[in-house]
Amino acid sequence: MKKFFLNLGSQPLANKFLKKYNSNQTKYKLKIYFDTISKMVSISKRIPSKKMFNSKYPYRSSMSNTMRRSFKNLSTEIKKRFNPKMMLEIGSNDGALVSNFDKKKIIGVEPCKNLAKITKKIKYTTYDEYWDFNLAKKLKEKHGLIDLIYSANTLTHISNLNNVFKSINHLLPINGILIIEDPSLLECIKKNSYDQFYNEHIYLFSAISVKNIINKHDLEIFDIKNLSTHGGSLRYYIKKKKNKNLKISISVKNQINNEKKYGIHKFATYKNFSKNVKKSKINLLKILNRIKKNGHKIIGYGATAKAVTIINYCNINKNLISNFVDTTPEKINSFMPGKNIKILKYKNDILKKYDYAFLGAWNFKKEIINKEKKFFKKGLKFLTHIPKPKIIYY
Ligand code: JHZ
Repeated sequence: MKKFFLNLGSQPLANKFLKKYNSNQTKYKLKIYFDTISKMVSISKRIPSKKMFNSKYPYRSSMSNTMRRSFKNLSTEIKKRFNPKMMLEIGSNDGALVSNFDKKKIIGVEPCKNLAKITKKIKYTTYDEYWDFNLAKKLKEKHGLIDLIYSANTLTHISNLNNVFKSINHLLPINGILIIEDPSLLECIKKNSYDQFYNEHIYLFSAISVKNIINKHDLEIFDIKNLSTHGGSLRYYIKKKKNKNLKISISVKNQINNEKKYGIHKFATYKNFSKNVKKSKINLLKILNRIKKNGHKIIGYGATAKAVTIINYCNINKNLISNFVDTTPEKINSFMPGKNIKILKYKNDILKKYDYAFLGAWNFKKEIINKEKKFFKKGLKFLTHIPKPKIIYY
């Protein structure tokens, strides 16, 4: 049974950056539920994929050193540990992962045509289609079975998870490997990072809920890694149950026990989380208003999908955060979805006109602070809402 626990108000599409501000931008209710049987956390309103993931999708995986490094390290691990003859990436984005592999040994699937174009240009086979059973059948006919399927931050964006895993199963041989990684629900609850919820994130996975859903498809997790990326992610290594050659690592039991200790399988945990989210909103607004009252200027650092949830839920307008700054060409000179806050192009000296920078991309805090530390001497302070709204002093 699905039980409601959090209302994040009306939210525009998190990656719909408009070149001209429109106060009537379409918004959708963002309500979050917990399924007491499957233990899955999901949003209620499902927006058709075509509305979100199309030829104008602005998010590029390779815009940060952190993610480029993470994909590079993973590719080294995959080659050493599994040495697949053929690989597939579902949601290959701008090629941050595939570009680490031999062009003949990997296929990308990326429905956002603007992104698929990037990997096609560098001669990686890329299917600009949505992941479903028809595509899986087509790929099997063309390429045969695939030894290793990988997907980061994509499966949680697809509404019909049973179809997702059925399609994966169709392509995996009995000894095939599936690796998926997505933000960790446990980390989200611990860090109170409610901004992990937006219309693209239909689900927020835990080891418990992934175990339950893949069990129906005769798949099982045989290893789990905690990653620091995207504010704390889990990388799940999955195999067919029939494959007895791979041992199940203790990491799986440990993760599930940690989740249980924290109450990830209990509704009461989410009711409590909901209370913390409301407190976080009040405290963030208090800090922003105090800064403004003192006549200081605030810029948002990183025009993230997560920041879109924050500014719309907390009703933050340009009177509080004057601008955002971002390196993504597709976001520059557009407005933050739902609010008339303009996104400026990142330049070396951009922060010198501001007194505070709100970490929209708090998940890259280390990378950003390291890059911008020269501004601390000039008086710049960072501001974050994770795990609690606060000013960061250096
Ligand atoms: P970042 C997106 O979420 C959307 P977002 C998506 N739904 C998802 O699941 C996750 O990614 C994985 C900028 N930046 O990664 C680049 C700088 O400008 O936190 C990006 O626009 N300078 C697919 O949008 C943004 O911040 C910098 O130095 O919440 C980061 O976006 C750095 C490090 C980043 O994902």
